[in-house]
Amino acid sequence: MISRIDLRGAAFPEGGIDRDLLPRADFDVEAALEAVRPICEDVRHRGSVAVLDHGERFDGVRPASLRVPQEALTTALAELDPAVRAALEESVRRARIVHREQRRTDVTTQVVPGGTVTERWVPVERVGLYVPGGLAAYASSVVMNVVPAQEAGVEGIAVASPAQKETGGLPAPAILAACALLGVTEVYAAGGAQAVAMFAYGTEDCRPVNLVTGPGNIYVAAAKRLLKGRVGIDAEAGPTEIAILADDSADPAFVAADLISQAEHDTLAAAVLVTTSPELADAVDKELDVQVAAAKHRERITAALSGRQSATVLVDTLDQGLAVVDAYAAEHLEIQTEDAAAVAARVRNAGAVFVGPHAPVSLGDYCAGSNHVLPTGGCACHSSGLSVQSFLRGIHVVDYSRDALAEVAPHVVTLANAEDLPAHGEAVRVRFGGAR
Ligand code: HSO
Ligand code: ZN
Repeated sequence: MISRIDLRGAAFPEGGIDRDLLPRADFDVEAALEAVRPICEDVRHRGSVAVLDHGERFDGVRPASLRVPQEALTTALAELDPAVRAALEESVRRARIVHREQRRTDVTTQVVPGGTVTERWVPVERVGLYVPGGLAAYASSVVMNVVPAQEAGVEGIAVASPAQKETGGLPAPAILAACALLGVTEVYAAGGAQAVAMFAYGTEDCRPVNLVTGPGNIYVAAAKRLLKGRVGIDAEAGPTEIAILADDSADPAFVAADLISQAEHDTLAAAVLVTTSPELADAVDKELDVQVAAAKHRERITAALSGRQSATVLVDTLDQGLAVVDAYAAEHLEIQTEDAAAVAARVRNAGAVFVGPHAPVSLGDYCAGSNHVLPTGGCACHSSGLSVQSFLRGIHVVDYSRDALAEVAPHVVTLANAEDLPAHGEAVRVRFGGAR
């Protein structure tokens, strides 16, 4: 079901192995840019009506109003299965424990006597959180976006999620319930590129936001790329990925179950096993056959596991395995080896790392306390998952006394002259009677 790439005996160059050797889903955001450009322009000019028009075209339903009425939120929470509510509350509680610790304190550094620089951490004023509809309408993703924003102190939190035909034009009930549980009251029945444009430009119903976060399909990703600059965006989210680095100490049933768990998301989801043990690889193959056959979403899972984006990679040594997972830079990386914590400590590139046999990715998806909005598509080599930090800006506050400025003035003037910017120097000299 899952293909094999045999890198045993291959050369592992010093600078790391070529990423192109490793499988990855096609997620060509560039190709969708032209499709979303006119939609974004239309929303810019015609506002809410354009959001509704495009929504009707794509979702097949036109909500009575873009803004979801408060009573729909209250009703969704009241009607939520109590067990689901309890589980969501636990998810929120653990996420808060972790994210609260990420808050920053302002740091004032005395550079010289009388000269200080303070880094002041200020939350973004207003964020728009996009939550996909359809197959990927996850209440847990509302938690993972809203909790860090709230812990960062963001005052305006708006959520947009596509209108569903089944609910007569409201977003999915689980999304509404999660918003209500978290105290989010500003929710819009809007999806796709038009929702991102609504957040970026603002409309009669929705004030523009400063930052858009949250996963979405290729059109949402394209709209985020197009409107980046006008609004801030988090990392673009492509199909889910799991990589597992395992040796012969791993339990093949656990490895297979975890690969399947993320393959369940999407036919484009990627599952990659990197192992030093051909015996483990064979045992995992057998487990996959058995477990996939019994899985509810076996068609989707089979498509994901047998797609070009998934593979088992055989290597000779754990060091080579680490080189492979670093080059791949997975959204989620599990370490199922002897002395897993020590191996995990050597990982450089991953959205999140799950250590040992008792930390499956699905724990992190819901209830570890960690965030599940993570960089995909290799972006883990330069970006982090969502955190309180994503919603803060560090502002440098510079405070120098006259004496402190006088002391360093000659250097400022010299550098200004060296860059042929004499007015820069004058701005210092004027304070000491230089230019008058
Ligand atoms: N694994 C997904 C998140 C998710 N899983 C939501 C279940 N629900 C991307 O990290
Ligand atoms: Zn998941």
